[in-house]
Amino acid sequence: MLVTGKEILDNAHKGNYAVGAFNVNNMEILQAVIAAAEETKSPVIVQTSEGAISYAGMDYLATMVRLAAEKASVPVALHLDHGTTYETIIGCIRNGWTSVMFDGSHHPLDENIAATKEIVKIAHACGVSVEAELGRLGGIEDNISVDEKDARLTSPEEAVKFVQGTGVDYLAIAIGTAHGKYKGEPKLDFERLQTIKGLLDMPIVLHGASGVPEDSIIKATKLGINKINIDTDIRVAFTEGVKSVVTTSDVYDPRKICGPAREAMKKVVMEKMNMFGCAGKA
Ligand code: PGH
Ligand code: ZN
Ligand code: CA
Repeated sequence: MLVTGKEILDNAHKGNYAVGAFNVNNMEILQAVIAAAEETKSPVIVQTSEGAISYAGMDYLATMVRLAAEKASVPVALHLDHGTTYETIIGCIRNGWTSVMFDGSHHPLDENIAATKEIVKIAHACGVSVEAELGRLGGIEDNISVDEKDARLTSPEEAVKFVQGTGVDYLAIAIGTAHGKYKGEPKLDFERLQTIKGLLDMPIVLHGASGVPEDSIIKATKLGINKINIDTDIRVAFTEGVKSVVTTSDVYDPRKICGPAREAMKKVVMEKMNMFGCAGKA
């Protein structure tokens, strides 16, 4: 069934576990994510970036995910990942997304608060949940690219001011992860996470979680992370699935190429669901 992001994440916050938010761009990724959620009995957040929307079309994604959610035996939320424009955010609200992220993290604090507050007012009037980001992650997520030198960890004081000033339902914080693949091993600032969670009694979001070692993910979940965004690890699984079968020019049936890729993605998503603690929580 299709539910709001807030419903899924308030339960995760109360139950002290994290729910995976997986980026989808096409039917095979969506089916892999839903099949993994059903097999592990996990609530799940299906998320689309602005890049996914320009690739597949807002109407296609809305229709596919609505169908998938209606048929699913687990709660499914449809979330906009890193929304940057009114056009996308309002479009998603009108097309049935049940959660939107407004990413104003590139603005100065007061401007970010003012813009986010406006989005919250509109979204809440429509029964849609809102995520925002404070601090800045380095790396590349679709059409958003942030230089390492511009990355900035979240200030706990600013986080309190931001949440009070905007009324967001969940907050994404920067504690050392980055979008995309890591060169070395990411070092997470757990103390910062603990301080922020102590100040804010609400669900907290971790972006850039592909490539973060399992022990760090488990620790972050124990300390209060409730939504974990995964994109790159699914892309890698897809590509490896394709490569495993496209070894000769005799393979040219899309179903024989995308089928194994879908299986490979499902396996990775199931591993994440077990790691995040959401397996069995649906
Ligand atoms: C993410 C995903 N999406 O918003 O934060 O990051 O690609 O590093 O998993 P990764
Ligand atoms: Zn992100
Ligand atoms: Ca990453």
